[in-house]
Order: sequence, then C-alpha cells, then structure tokens
Amino acid sequence: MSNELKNTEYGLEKIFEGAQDFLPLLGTDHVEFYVGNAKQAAHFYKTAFGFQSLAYSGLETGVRDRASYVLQQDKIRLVLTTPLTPDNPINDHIVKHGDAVKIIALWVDDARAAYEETTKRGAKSYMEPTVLEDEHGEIVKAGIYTYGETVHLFVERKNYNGVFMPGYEKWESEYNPEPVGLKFIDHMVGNVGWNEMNTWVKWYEDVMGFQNFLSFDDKQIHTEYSALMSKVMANGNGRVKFPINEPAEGKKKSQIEEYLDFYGGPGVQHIAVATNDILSTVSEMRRRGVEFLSTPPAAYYEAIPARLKEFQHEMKEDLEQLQKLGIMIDADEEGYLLQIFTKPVEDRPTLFFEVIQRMGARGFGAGNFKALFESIEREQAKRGTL
Ligand code: TYF
Ligand code: FE
Repeated sequence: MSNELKNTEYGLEKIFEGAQDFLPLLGTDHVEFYVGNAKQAAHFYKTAFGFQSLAYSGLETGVRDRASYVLQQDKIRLVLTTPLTPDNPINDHIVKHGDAVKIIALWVDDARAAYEETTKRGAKSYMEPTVLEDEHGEIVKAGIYTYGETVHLFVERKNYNGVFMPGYEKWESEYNPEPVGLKFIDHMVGNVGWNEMNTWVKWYEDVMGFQNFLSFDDKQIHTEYSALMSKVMANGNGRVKFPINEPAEGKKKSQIEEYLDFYGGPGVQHIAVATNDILSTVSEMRRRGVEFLSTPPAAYYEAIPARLKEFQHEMKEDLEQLQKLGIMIDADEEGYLLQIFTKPVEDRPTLFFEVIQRMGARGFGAGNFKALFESIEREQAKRGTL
C-alpha cells in the first residue's frame, strides 16, 4: 500500500479541512443504465438483487422515444432505460458498449451552481440546467461528461415531492420480491485507457473538487498475469468515492484491457453496494441466482487468522460461513471489511457488482487483490482473453 493509505488515520473531514467545497454533493441520486430490454433487466434486478418497483416512464406516460423503469432498495436507485424507436441515439450507445451505465447522477442542492462551477473549470457539457415540472413540484437537472461517454448528472430535488421525477408515474407491480439488504452505493469504479488514470485524477480534482484518497500501483496490484493501477477519488464529505483504474503491462492481458476492448473504451467497471449483513445478503443473492466470482482457495481462508490477527477478536462473522459463501476479508488501521464480487451482469465482460460490508475499514480490500485478481483471471482464461 502506498503512503497515501496513511491518510486514513485522519478523517476525510480533516483531509479536506480548510478546502472550499465548490461542489457540495449530498450523495448519489441514481444510476441510469442504457439497456437493450429494460423490461427484462428490471425483472432481473428485482428478482436477483431485491430491488423494488418505484416509477415508470414510457408510452403510457406520454414519453414516445424511450421506456425507463426506476427501482429502489433503501438509498440505491437504478433507472433502466431502453430506446423505443430505431433512429434513437440511445441505440448507438448500446451498439457500442452493450448494456451499460450511462449516467451517474449526483444529488445536489443547486444544480445550476454545480453546472456553472464544473463547466467553468473545463467540464464538457452534456445538458444545460433544465427544469422539469409537474403537480409535485420541480426538479432541476444539468449534466457534464466524465470518462468515455459516461455522464454526471446533477439532480436538485429540494422543491419536489413526487415519486421520482416529472414524466414518471408510480410503478405499481404485483411482483414484489423481498429486498436482500442492499443499503447504499459505497463507490463506483471507472476504467480508463492506458496512461489516462492521472488525467482523470486531475480532472476530478480540478473540475469536481475531489481529492485522491488512496492509490494502488501496479507493484501492489498484479498477479502472475494481469496488472492495473488504481486511484480512489473522494468528494469533500466522503460520501461519493470514484476509484479510477488503468491497465498496466503484465505477462498477459490486463483485466482492464479486456474491459476496454469489450466496452469499446472507458466506462463504469463496478458498482459497490453496501449491506449491514453480508452473510444474509450474499446467501439470498446466491439463492436467487446471482453468480459470484469463484471462491478463493482454502489457503486464502487458512491464512486469515494470521493476516488479520489484530481484528480477530472484533470479527463477529464466522470464518467458515464466510468461506462457504466466498466472502473475502481485509483490514486497515481503522477496522475490517467484508467483500465479494459478482461475475459480469451482462454477456460482455464489462460491468459487475461488489457487495461490501464495512466494519470500520475505509480501504478497498487491497489485501484481497491477489485472491480477487486470480479469480478474475480464471474467468478471463475461460473467455480466452487472458
Ligand atoms: O474498488 C476497488 O478498488 C476494489 C478492488 O478491477 C478492485 O473493489 C479493483 C480493481 C478491480 C476490481 C476490484
Ligand atoms: Fe470496489
């Protein structure tokens, strides 16, 4: 781990003390996917991930060019959007990237100010401040491009009390699988091209006022084959964290390069969702058919007591149970964390999810990188992309 990890001994608040936050973020508002079939994708996220039906927009609500399904689980909102017409530009996004995260929407108090502050610092505009109104009030949204074709949308909803946004109606469904305990988005990771990580680190610093909170170089992050580098960017209050990965030269093809090839450029690699009870969340997700990366070998679990001896007494979870579910454990100065990774959730080896439970730790599981990347490489080998 690099020196920057030592920063974790200070609160994020302290790191940012004195710095003017020109882009105050209240949190992640929602994540919008462009998909080939939103109706079926919504069924998957309800059934397998335990999301609840929230809102719908489409032909029945007067929208002619697209259908969008909004799903919610605690603080997490996903929007699944599909084009309804052949000449729709959303089709181009799907042709190029497959099913993908298009928009990482950030919740703000003042969307006009967020747009002003970021575009004046060099952000490329996606959408000028736009007011949407209905009988429940008004939403202001504005957007800028980040890496690739990915967008940050600023959403101001302080004068709105409808179910999601104007244009949407409440989605009453008769099919309501139980939630699995997912609570909020912990972080969202972007993969960028060769030698582009520092450009995007600087972009998040200059344009968004974020700071580099942790770094991992290719000496820490490599296995026998693939390599990558990663820097974690965090906003002023630490609620929004965006690690940025770039591929590194290794013996064989980096997992990041595989992503870039199949995605057709930079994009969102994984969404980490937090739970308070990873044992029940993951056993329920497995029961519902979510596929996770292969469980680390027995030697990984045998090494845990020695590797995490400082935290053994604090750990409430039974190691045998964690092993049975394939959950990994890591610790830093402040506590431990439990994490597991799904396989890609579409046919292209692109976007996947992480389920994470933080028990004080603020790191990203660096101690698990070797086991994790070996597991990813086993999948790459099956795909013939290693
Ligand atoms: O977000 C992270 O940094 C961890 C570890 O390709 C990670 O979840 C890093 C790179 C990667 C997969 C996981
Ligand atoms: Fe992660």
